[in-house]
Amino acid sequence: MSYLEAKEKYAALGVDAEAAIEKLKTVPISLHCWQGDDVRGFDTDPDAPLTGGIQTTGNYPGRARTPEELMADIDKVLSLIPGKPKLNLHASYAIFAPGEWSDRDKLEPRHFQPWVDFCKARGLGCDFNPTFFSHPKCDPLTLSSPNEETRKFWIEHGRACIRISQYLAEELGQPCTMNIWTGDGFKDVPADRMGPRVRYRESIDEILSEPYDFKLVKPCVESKVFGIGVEAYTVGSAEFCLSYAAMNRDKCIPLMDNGHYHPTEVVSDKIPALLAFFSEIALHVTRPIRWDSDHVVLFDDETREIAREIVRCGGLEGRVNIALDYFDASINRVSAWVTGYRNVQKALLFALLQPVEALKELQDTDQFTELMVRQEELKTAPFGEVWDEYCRQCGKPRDGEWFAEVKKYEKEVLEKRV
Ligand code: RNT
Ligand code: ZN
Repeated sequence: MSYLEAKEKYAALGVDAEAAIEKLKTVPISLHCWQGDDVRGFDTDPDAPLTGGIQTTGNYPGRARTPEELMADIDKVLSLIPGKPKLNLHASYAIFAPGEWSDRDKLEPRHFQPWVDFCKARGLGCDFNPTFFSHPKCDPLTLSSPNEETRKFWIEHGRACIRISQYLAEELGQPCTMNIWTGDGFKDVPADRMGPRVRYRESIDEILSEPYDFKLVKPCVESKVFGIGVEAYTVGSAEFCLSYAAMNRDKCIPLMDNGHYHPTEVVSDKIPALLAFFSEIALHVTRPIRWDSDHVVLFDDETREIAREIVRCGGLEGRVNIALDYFDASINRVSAWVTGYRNVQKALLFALLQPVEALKELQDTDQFTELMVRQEELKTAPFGEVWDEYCRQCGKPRDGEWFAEVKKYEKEVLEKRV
């Protein structure tokens, strides 16, 4: 079937395929730098284990070890994904001049200037994250620590990151979401669950007292249910983070990571719940298998459902900030990046190819039999042709055309990293 035939089929279903393609071209999606080096960054001992309850598994060859290698890998990814990517950096990816080093409480915008140059040359915006993990000052708590010196150190880190985010937004002319996530928690049953939460709340207050323009810098608070090594108690739980965001709507927004809930909960259902109250929310799209395993995002049911909610709740009109967050070290990392990014785009295109208003009308007029039939039939509409056309119009490879490029890059570049 040709694209033109597919377009006609969609038109018969009440859908404008061309409009869907045009819309998707304008949707920023944030590409996480940390898939390329297993979340290690450049500011601490590269052989030290990750802390904060996150973990990568696998040791596929080719991990990026330097800013140059990471940038080269990101360039390869950018050449293989359609759409409007933004870069997403962690503070631990600061780039220091030879012989120079700054601890996280002393980071400055200039440590990210090479990234600004990188983004400018490619027309990218940039999102940012303070890094409250994998550092000797995690005691193991950070912003919720009872040790005032530790807590102050991490508050200063957060404030430095606000300044860096403001710098990134101003330099690149696009808003910067700045996500606050800590792995603070306990392995076993705590004696005080409230103390750490009160300190965490006060610490975020202090971080957000650093001046910033809320139109340019969008601080987020990300909750989590548990992490490896902190199974019994997480300070930044769902209720904590959501309450914080709700009480501070003039200075931050809630972020949901779909790996951070109990396995039968779905973020797709939480999106409209939050959008009924918040004008903006942020997402980390990942694929949890039994826990927050951060597998590569697939074109699966829940990813499609998340995309449908984003689309039909008006999320593409600047209300939902979409970012990827996963890290698989067991397969080719460039392929992992490209597969997940393309799948989020696919899910959004699939969602844009639904006759949203007609389906809502069936629901509102109690026509649930027809609603089921139409929703099921849409699943086998000729989506692949529209996806191919979208890739073609973006000047990027179609499915079946990009993996050979990754294999070539593996042979010529990644395999030489020993
Ligand atoms: C961890 C959180 C957090 C991190 C990144 C690296 O469980 O999802 O978002 O993955 O900040
Ligand atoms: Zn996340």
